[in-house]
Order: sequence, then C-alpha cells, then structure tokens
Amino acid sequence: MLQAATYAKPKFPDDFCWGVASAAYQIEGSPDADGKGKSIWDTYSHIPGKMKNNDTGDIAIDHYRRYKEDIRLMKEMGVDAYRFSISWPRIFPNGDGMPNPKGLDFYSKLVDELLKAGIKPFATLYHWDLPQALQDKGGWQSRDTAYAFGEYAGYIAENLSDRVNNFFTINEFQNLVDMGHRGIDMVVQGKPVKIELAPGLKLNQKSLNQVAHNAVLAHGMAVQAIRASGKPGTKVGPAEVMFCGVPIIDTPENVKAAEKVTRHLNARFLDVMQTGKYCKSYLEEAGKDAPEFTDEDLKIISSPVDFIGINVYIPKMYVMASDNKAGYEEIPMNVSHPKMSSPWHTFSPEVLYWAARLTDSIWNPKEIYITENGCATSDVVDANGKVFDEDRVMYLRNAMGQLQRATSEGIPVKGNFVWSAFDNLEWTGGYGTRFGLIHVDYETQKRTPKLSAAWFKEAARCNAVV
Ligand code: GCO
Repeated sequence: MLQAATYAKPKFPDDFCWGVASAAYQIEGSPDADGKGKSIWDTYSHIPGKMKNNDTGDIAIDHYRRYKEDIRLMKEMGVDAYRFSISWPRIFPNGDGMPNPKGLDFYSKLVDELLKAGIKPFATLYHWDLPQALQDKGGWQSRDTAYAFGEYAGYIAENLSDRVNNFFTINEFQNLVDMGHRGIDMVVQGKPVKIELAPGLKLNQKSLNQVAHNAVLAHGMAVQAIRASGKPGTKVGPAEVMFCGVPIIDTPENVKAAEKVTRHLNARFLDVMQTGKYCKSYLEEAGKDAPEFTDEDLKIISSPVDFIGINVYIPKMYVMASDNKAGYEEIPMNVSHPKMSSPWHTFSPEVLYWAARLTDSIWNPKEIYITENGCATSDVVDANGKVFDEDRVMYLRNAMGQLQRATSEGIPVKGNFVWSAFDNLEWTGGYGTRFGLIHVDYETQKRTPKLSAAWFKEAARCNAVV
C-alpha cells in the first residue's frame, strides 16, 4: 500500500488569499437610496432592448439592504478576502463637488462588518458605474473625468484607508473603453458574439484611443491621490482584464513570441502604466489616431503601484513563434474547443498560469492578484433546493491548479478572487447568466451556497487544490 504522504497536496504559499469578488451595480440594487446619484448603468439598463429580458440593476440581489447576511454567508464559505466595488455616484451624486456622507456610510458599515467576520476588504473604486452627471459632460472622452476620479479616490482613501488596506483603481480598462465606447464583435467557435456596455457609444478610433488615455490618466491620478490621503501602508494597483497570448507549446521561442504579442495587446493599459510610455508597435499601428498626451501625463500614468490585479478568463489567442514581421503567429481555435456557458467563454484553464507568468516576466510587479476568474454554468436546483454546479467545480479545480503551478514556480501571485460570490446581473446578459458560488433566487432573494461553495471552502481550508 502507498504511504498516505505520497498523496500530500502541493500547497499555495501560506499567505495566499482565497477571495471572492463582486461589483456594485451587479448586486446592490437601491439605485436611489440615501441620496445616490444616477450612474450610466441606471440610464443604459432602462433603454428598451439593451439588456437581455430588459433586466436592470434596480433590485439586483438587494445587497445594499442584505449585506450582513451576505457577509455571514461568505464567512461560512471560508472566504479570506472580499473584492467589492464602491459606487462613485453614491459618494459623489454629481460626480464631483459635494460628497454624500450617507453613501460613504454604507461602505463604512460594510467594511466594519467584513472586518468583524475576519474577511479582508479589497475595494475597487470604479467598476463601470460612472456618475451620469459626468457622462453628460463628456464622460471618459473628457480629461476632467480623470481629475474627478482622482478627487473621488482621495476622498475614499481619507475616509476608509484606516480599515481598507488595499484598493484597485479601475476594473477592466480594455472593456470599459472598447465595449463601452465602440462595442466589440468577436467570433467564438465560428459564432459571432457582440458585446456592448454602457454608455453604448460608437466612437471613431481617435476618440477611442483618447478615452483609453483618459482612463489610464484617471488611474494614475487615483494612485497619487491615494498615496497623498491614504494611511501609511495603503496599497493600490489596477484590476485589468489581461489580454494574453498563450504559447501553444512552452518553448523559449514561443514564450518570447507570447511576451511580444501580450505587451502589444496591453499597450494602452498595463504596458503604459508600468513603463511610462506607449510602445512603438502601438504608436505605429495607431498612426494619426494616436491619443494626445504630454510627458507629464505619462509620469502620472506610471505612478508606481504596489501590485497588478488581473482578471483572467480566456486567452486572447494561442500563439507560436514565427519569422514573419510580427514575430508570432496566431493559432486558430477549433470549433471542438470546450466551452463554459457564456458565449465568449472558451475553457482554457492554462491561461491562469500564463497570465500570471507573462505579467511577471513582462512587467515584473512586486505582487500579482488574480482579481477575477470564474465561470457561468447552468446550475441544477434539485427537489430539496440543493444547487449543483459540478462543471464550476471542474472549472475552478483546473484554474486553481494552474495558479498553483504559477506560485510553485515563484511567481508572486498573492491571491485569487473568484467571480463571483453571488449570482448577479451579468451586465447586458441579464440575470440568466449565473456566475455565483452562492445561488440567488431572484423571486425570493433566498441565498443557497452551491456545490462550488463547498469546494471553495475545502480548498481554502487546505490552501490547496482539492
Ligand atoms: C467583467 C466584470 C465582471 C463580469 C465578469 C463575468 O469582467 O465583465 O469585471 O463584472 O461580470 O467578468 O463576465
């Protein structure tokens, strides 16, 4: 018989954080409560035909009123850390000017409750719900939005950094820019997939590049404001959806090709934030559509961060080395490639390893967090009300296995936040697309931890893939 020790599981590092994530508009509801201003999502979701089934975030999972129950459930699930977002228009109903103390009070109570439950709060300052008042003045097309974001970030740091040590500035720059201001068209396994986000604009390339520039400028302003107003030791970084070229076979040539394409794919965001310049390949490709910027802007944008957060779901492409001009060749994805249930979600767990490794080798940050990974599945609720999502368990086991591979090679991944703690409003996909570890019955607001919540609890307890 084999010795039990033969089966010892490889562990994550001792200080690895087992987290879950959410975002304000997707869960909170109470859009007018306590003096909140309108956000672009309050406007957009009410335009008929924009959202699947015309769903809106008006009620969502009523987290604004049920946050205590939700924190208790996370605690029972063994969560170490919770990444939530702060709704800017709750804090500044007009985007700037006078803050609304009642809005701040909600997050202050939320943070206290998390700390009481032994859960570390990680706050995202912007998860897409721009104050409508700022959109009316040009939104992300205007530089003033970047300045307003800096002020908002400073105000939050001043008031919450005594209890919140970690802040993410902006969630998914790439998507807020491209999906929100142009809309994107992809082909996944031969099928067209279109994705649009609020405010649902259709800008030309020059304006789109300027929006991207204003977003990274806002990030830099926020980093500086948090440094100026935060308590000593407050940490800050971006939470970007990393566009990753995964080498199809791990050879030095293919890895070099993957680094090259990954830097290019992230030129407007992570790359300029980390290097303080727009890379040559981007400026060449943009030509006359390149954004207007100054040297001072680049300094602000590249203000040093404490960590890089990356949201990782899919590879942007598989690549191999080539002697063509670009230096890489894209490998087509077969129609038989396995998929999770969102239209865009091909199942490629190795992207967790490669996203972490390429972030490390290209930009060499001090720390990396996986700020999101997870999947939508077609959960089964049985006659006793139990919720089964074996495919989410399969997904998480594979994804976390790849992340364990990364930490075992010394890549400084400090934690992972599963998207998502609870079922929630999947933007224009509505409520039918369920990403939660905890099921929500939208009729009754009853919460039920799924099979995957039990998996998460055991994995977190063992600090290993189970
Ligand atoms: C995003 C957001 C989340 C999504 C999640 C699943 O990446 O779109 O950060 O709000 O709900 O990624 O699609």
